[in-house]
Amino acid sequence: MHILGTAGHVDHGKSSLVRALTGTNPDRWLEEQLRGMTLDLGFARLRFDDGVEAGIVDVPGHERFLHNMLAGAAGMEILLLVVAANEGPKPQTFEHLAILGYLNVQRVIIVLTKSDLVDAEELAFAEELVREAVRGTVAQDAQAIGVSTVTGAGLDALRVAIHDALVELPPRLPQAPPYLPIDRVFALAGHGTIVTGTLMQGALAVGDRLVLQPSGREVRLRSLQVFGEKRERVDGGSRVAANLPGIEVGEIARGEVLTSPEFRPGDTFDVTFRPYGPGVDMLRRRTPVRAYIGSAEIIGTLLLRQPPRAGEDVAATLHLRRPAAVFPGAAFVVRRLSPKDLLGGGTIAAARDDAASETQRSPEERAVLQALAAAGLAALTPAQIAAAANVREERVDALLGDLLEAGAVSRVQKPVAYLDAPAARTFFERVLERLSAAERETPWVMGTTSVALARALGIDESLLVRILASYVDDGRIVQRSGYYATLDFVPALTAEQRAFFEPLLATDPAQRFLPHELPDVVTELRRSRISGIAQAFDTLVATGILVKVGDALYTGRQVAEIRAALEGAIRRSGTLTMAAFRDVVGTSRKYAVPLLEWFDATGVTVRSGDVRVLRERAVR
Ligand SMILES: Nc1nc2c(ncn2[C@@H]2O[C@H](COP(=O)(O)OP(=O)(O)OP(=O)(O)O)[C@@H](O)[C@H]2O)c(=O)[nH]1
Ligand SMILES: [Mg+2]
Repeated sequence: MHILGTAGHVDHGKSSLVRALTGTNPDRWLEEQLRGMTLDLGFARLRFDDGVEAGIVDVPGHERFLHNMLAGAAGMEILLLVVAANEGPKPQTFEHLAILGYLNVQRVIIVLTKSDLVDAEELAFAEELVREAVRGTVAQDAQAIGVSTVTGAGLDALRVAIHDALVELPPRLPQAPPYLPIDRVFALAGHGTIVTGTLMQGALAVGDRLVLQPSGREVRLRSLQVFGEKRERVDGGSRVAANLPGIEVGEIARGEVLTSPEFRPGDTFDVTFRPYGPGVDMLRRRTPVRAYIGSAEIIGTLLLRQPPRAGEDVAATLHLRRPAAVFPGAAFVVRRLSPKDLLGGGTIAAARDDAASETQRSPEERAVLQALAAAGLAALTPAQIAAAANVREERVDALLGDLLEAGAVSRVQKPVAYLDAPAARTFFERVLERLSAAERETPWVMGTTSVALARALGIDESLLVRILASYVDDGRIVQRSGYYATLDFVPALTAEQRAFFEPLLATDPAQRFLPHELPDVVTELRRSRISGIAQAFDTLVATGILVKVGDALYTGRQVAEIRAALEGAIRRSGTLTMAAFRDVVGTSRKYAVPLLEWFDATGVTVRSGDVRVLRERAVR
């Protein structure tokens, strides 16, 4: 059996196409059906009269759910690149195509959907645009077929093309050890835990003794199903549901692998890496990344051995923050931590045996590592390390450089000092847990302060700040307005808090630039019994939704509009007096003076005698 996958921009008709081909709606969740948008992977079975069959994996097009798309993409062998004929290629058309180019796709069929919305000429034009977009990619020579799920046009031709592609594909390494990246875990009443996934290689049979990786838990395969039908044995390329007795749903998650005992998890791999064109400038010698392997997303570091060039292979080391079990030749994709731009992908050549690299370490390196391990979280300067490890200080710098590159030590700044990498890793997990807990408990706050975090974790605050700065530099957490937060966190007010601030955010259309009086607002805040209201106010100010200018409180939009009016007036007449500014914004001296001073302070204007000029002009 083989796996067919969809890819393409949001709303281009991927799920409708799967439904038209198979009769199954791949949007399984009620929320997906209500929103008319795919959020997570969907699955369907495609069968032909002559017995040829395939599993279809349908992916979400929206970029916010790209991590879900990636969890399903590794298993695809035939790609249906879906492009709406009335829209042509869009950002995720390119991004999905690039991602799949790094994975296991053998054949591509370009499907121009919604052909009922365009005439023949427009359809031909859409095909031309797609041809241009796929030049130099895996889809370069792909057949293109126009279809409509509304009229049924083109569906038969598409079925024929899929059938032909399926019969030509070679089987997926039936003799290799089985490797099944898990993409769903659920409990079935009376049966216990079921995991599903695409069997990437090898075969599975009922009764097999298998291992869940990276946990190393041994399991027995009680029963197997392929699209609801019981099987005694399944081959590579199948969509498999496996019943695993004696293990709870909560103990397994997407990203783990069901495999035979041959594979041992590792966290450092020699890889061949090919940068994605638009991502080249974001790559450093050492880049923190999100790595996607099988159905897993794991944070790690990519170390390049040569300067990267778009589309050219380079030897690299991929170091993962938690271990993964992979087979040689397995494909991977990496994205930037934040924002999550695609950086590239490649194949894993070999796991670096940690035990081997331990023994390959020189006595001096081992002494340095021992000194750091003994110090735990207390960062040591190179001088302190030299003394503790009994190594000359000049030598220590070179040793630390190598160890840093290998991911064996972590560095903090001000002053430069080093930490034991395992201790730093464990500590990072604790920081992340604490940040996430605070974000759940008080979602209206911007994050957690270093003082609160130091207290919760029982660590000296000045050391904590230095460690946090290294996490921020690596793009593993963010710092905004004095608060630390996880990468994806967006503060959200409660309904009650929102209702309180609603009148402040509304402006009087007759007096567009009239602010609220800050002291009045503060009095009302004090009087309010709404929980967390003061912090919610701070969040609105920190995110620029509200802006304090002296004793006045503006909305961010008001300030932006005043700024635009101010810049327009100065561009017209070169300079601006206070009186002219008052006329422009139609406000009294009481508000005009602090406003102009605020624009001076924030670098928009500069005072020159009695008038203001724009700073950009002043600098020139
Ligand atoms: N006219 C016309 N509309 C279509 C066709 N195929 C899909 N649509 C409409 O396009 C919209 C999006 O279709 P979906 O199949 O949900 O698109 P999708 O690519 O799965 O979207 P995401 O999964 O969210 O990325 C729906 O309103 C469909 O009814 C078609 O062939 N013709
Ligand atoms: Mg969809």
